[in-house]
Amino acid sequence: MTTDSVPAAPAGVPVLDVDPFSNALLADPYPYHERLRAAGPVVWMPKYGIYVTGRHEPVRQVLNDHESYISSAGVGLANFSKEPPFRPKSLILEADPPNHTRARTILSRILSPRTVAQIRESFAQEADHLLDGVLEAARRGEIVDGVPRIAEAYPLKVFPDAVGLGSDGRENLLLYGDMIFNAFGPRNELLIRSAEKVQPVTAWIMAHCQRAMLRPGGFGDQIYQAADAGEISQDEAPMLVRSFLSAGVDTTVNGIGNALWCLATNPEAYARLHADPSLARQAFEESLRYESAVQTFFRTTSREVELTGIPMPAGSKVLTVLAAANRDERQWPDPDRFDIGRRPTGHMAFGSGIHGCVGQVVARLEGELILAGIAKRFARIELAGEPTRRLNNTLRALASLPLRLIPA
Ligand code: OVM
Repeated sequence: MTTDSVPAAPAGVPVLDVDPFSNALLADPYPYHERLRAAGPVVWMPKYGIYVTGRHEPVRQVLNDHESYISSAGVGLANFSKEPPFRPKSLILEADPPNHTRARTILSRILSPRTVAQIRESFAQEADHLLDGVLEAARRGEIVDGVPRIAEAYPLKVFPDAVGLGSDGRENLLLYGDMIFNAFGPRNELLIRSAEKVQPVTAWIMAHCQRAMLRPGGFGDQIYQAADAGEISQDEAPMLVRSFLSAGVDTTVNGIGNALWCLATNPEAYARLHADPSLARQAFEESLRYESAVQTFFRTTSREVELTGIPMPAGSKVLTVLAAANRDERQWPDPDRFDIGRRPTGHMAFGSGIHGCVGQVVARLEGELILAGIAKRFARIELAGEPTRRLNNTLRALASLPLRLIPA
């Protein structure tokens, strides 16, 4: 967004003059989230000319009113009714009903609980195989980097396998994810640097959305079957495969990486999980609340609309800070405590409403299986050095997580 297109500050709305996409706030967002919630239910950020909410209730309201808060103008800072999208729009993420509904129906059928029951056994075997290797390394006394070795390795194996991709070039999925999640933010250094490598990565992604690249019967091929049945056009099929390849890897990689960080920095929680690995699913859920992999999404107002009594004109960009809602003291007792004993129902890490994460059953399966597999093998898990961050305009991401894993 250019400076001259930034709307003037509206009267009566609290102003918070920060850059939520600056390196400093991305590296340490929680003090800013606290200021955001304290400033009011909705605030104005002059730097970008946007409304921002970090409280649980208004975030929930925005995400559950898809008629007032649309997605077809983009779910990043860029307003697609004023500037062209950086890539052809997603048929599901950047769409409103009725178009959204057609795409959503297909993807939610492919990613249904029934599917999860079918893939569970192979996903569990892969988790066991991967973690047996980590156990051997730990027995040799090695420090293990939890990011490449676990958080990246596992989703990069099981999810593209399920989609039906071959094994070559999968690192492109991480580069592509880094790029598109940066692209939901402003055109800052982070976006410019991750977009430098966009050409070959995008070419690889689009080539691998073609039917010939996808194993018959996999998630990708099932989209083409829906096109064969006339539910979508043949041209739309590769675009829906693109949604799998966009949303299915970097999200779970960072969900698992953040969960490992939570457990390595909360020894009492880990001890509890080790004593009862059946808490794995709940522990993963709590880590989603506490360290949400997807921190933010935007909506665009389709009409003048009041949010908590604050009127916003049509065409306004509204930033929902999911990660701040997930630590709202109005919603959660002791929100800054990582507590695997709580059931954080209603957290916003998967969004809410008609755009709520369509792959959440698969994400939860991956998280549960990795955490349960770790809990069974290791008595303790400790930081063996300072973790480093990979800053991203949307994702809460680690670059490295040096771990000392103590075999049980
Ligand atoms: C898509 C897409 C891309 C990124 C994220 C996402 C979290 C969806 O291309 O449909 O959902």
